[in-house]
Amino acid sequence: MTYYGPSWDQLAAQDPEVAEALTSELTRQRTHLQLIASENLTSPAVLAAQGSVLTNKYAEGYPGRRYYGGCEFVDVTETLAIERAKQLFGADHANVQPHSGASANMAAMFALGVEHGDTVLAMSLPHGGHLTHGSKVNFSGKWFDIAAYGVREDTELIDLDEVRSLALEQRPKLIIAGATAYPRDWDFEGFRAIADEVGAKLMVDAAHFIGLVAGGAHRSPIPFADATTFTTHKTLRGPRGGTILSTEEHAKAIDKAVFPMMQGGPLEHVVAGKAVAFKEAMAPTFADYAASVVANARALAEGLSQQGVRIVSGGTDIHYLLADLQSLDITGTEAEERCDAAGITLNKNAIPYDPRPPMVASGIRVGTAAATTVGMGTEEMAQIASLIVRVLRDASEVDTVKKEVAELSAAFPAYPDPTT
Ligand code: DSN
Repeated sequence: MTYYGPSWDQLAAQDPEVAEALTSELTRQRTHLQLIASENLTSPAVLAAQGSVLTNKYAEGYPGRRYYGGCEFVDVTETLAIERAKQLFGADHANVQPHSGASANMAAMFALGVEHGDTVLAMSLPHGGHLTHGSKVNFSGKWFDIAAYGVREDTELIDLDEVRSLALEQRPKLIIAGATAYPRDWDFEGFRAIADEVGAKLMVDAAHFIGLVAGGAHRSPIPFADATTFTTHKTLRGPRGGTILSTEEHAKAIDKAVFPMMQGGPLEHVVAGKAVAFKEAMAPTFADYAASVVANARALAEGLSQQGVRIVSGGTDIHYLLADLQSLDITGTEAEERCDAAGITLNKNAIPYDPRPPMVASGIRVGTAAATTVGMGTEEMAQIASLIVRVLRDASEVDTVKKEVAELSAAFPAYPDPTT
């Protein structure tokens, strides 16, 4: 087992139970089709930065302004991450310390001046919005007065006229654009115009599509948003964590909201991983990657549609699609479980106006970021569409499909085989 380097051998000798779980997870990532829209497969360089001695270092504060000694080298990596993020996205300011997308959203909301009881206009969770955009069980729903926009029942698309009417009626302090289950493009300019009309700030949660923005396959929210938040581990293919970009006007407030308001010591090993990922995303090959991710999602949607599966909103502009399984007489939960048994990892998802509760759901969300990372193209997407439909239509197909999934995965290995 040389893949992880000498430290791996030490872990295997010292703690075989943990080592075995890690090996099993590596095998799972190598042998299953990874189709979860919010996941990807990082490079060995990102893994190395994350599994490094930077995990030992406390560094409260910011480069050059720390509350601990010995920060000269984490200052180097954090400054690289900040400057690369600014360059990659053309942003005035970057804060690379948020531990997650949720922390980034929380900090950005407070930095943009939203206070307890203020109104926030955001996409509703059942229509694809994120937990932190106002769910009642989340800080956002508990602290803020949430007005929610959704998609139209006939088109399953966001209707900007509805967003504008709601904004005029509710006079929100903040408008959030962005979602976890909305497979279409966003009119950031239109959202900006509405925010300006009602005197609101605009935050874009770009967690899902930010890698496509980096690769030029999706329009950029940066010129329109007061703050753009994102996670670094989805289409951006970096380590698990968050980042906030903002205009110069909000730079100080963003930094103060992340530290000391919301967080203490930053995870500098993760920040180093972000620096590596931002550099990878600047390479010309990343533009090819981003374009392929979208082409693959469209091919997968087309393949499913040709086999009788309805695609929510009729297609996709990004790295995932939402499929409505009601005509196949299978729930989202059953579909997720059956696909899992066949080695296809994806997640159940509510569809707009879903008659079922979210834990059952009538749909699945299927993403192409990881499959594209391992080199799969539109031909493989057609094959994957058939594999998915076969198991969804007939449970007795699981074993046969599992064998075909193993063959396909073996032809596109995520990482080197640890046993050779
Ligand atoms: N939970 C993530 C997703 O799967 O979309 C978003 O945070």
